[in-house]
Amino acid sequence: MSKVFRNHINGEYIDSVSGETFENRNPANRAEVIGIFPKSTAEDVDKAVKAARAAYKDWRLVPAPQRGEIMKKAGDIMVERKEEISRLMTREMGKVIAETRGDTQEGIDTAYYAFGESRRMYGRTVPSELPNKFNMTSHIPIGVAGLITPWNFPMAIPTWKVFPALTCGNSVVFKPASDTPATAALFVEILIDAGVPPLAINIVHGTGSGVGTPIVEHPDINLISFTGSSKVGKIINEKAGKDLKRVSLELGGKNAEIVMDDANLNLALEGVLWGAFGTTGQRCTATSRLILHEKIHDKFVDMLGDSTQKLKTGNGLDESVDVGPLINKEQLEIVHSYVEIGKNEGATLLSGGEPDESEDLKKGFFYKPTIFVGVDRNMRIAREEIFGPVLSVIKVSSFDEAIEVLNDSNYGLSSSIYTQDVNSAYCAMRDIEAGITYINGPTIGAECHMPFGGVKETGNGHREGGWAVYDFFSETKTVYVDFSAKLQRAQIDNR
Ligand code: UN1
Repeated sequence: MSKVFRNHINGEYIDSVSGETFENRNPANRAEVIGIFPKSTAEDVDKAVKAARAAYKDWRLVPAPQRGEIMKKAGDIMVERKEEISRLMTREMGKVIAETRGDTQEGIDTAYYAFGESRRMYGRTVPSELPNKFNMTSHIPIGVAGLITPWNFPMAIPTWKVFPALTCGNSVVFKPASDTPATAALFVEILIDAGVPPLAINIVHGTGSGVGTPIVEHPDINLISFTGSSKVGKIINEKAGKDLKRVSLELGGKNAEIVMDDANLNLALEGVLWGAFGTTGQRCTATSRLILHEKIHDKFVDMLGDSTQKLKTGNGLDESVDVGPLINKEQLEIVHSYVEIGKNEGATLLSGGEPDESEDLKKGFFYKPTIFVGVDRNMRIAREEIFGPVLSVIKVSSFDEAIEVLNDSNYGLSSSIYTQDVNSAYCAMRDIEAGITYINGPTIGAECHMPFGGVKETGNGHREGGWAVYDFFSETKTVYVDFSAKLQRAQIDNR
């Protein structure tokens, strides 16, 4: 019997109003059902928003350090249950167990950061231009937050949104990706066990159109935080913009690693393998373009081809596996269609380029780590986000050309340069158009206490992570206290 999950709405575990359900299966082994989940609609969302609105009344008045202590408790429970969470996550979305342990750890780190931040959330005191008057700002909560999360970081990304949203005093309606509802359900269970008021955390399972759209359009949701594709992000921005909702969008990427002729090539090689094929390339921070200086191009391509052959594809629960499956059939088809596009555009396949259907992998959505060489920057495989294990190698003849090619993209999330020249490194930090730049490190590896986000079509200027996300989840209240006991007119009486 498969485990049956329910929504958590108004402090209760309940079925969807329609009674419909959907099934969630292991992408490494289609025969394994992870669970049955409610397929919810606008009616369920409405109930969740009403509960969250009711909870907000009291939750906003709980002192922030006390809210932070609940987040710490959630982090403690995640420490105790780390292995269980990580194994479930691998079964649910496929990435290898070392990575799901990292994903869980990122959630724990985010909980502890929230605990610390709950005692800061600094406002400012500022001198007044008038005598006997005191000026200050403070952070105040906003209301009900609608949080919509993707499947590639089933624990980390929900924690990036839920912990700061709650710590700032908002209540939450949370819609996890329909490919990873079990990890999300476990997270909500942990939050409730930690002491989050049950009405303040509501989870509504279902599809983007069934649940995501009603969240974005609900008049009583004040802010939306979404991580996903640029295509969906644009639609959300437009819909939410009509009601002037605050919206944070964390969208696509086409991240590049530059390897200069003076780079430590072994280090750069390790970086690109991890950046391109970690999470089977299904990260918005994945390395999907490799820009090689012509002087090391041929040598590096040989090294890359050899090392890629050695990567082991398989079930992520096997500790010796490097690359897990893709998330679902649709994603497998998208990845393969891009491989066909690349071939037709004239790029040369160095490795991979087809589903991995060796005996024990037939049960899942496995795809061989794929590398194209001879890629021109104008090819679609060099410009469009593929979200799979496909790397496009582009040759350049100078540092300036490398930066120009890297910046020639509609996206601007993460970036990386391998060089031992300090001047080039500093120029790259200044000139690369991306929210994140790594020097001598791969494009992946964000830490939870640093701002995370990108430029151009990667987002709308907000940042997750670190202190920056606390600005998104709160309003700035400006307060003037006049203790002069008379009317003092600013700009007039002091002139
Ligand atoms: C994402 O790709 O959607 O830096 C998030 C990283 C991770 C987070 C990635 N810590 O790759």
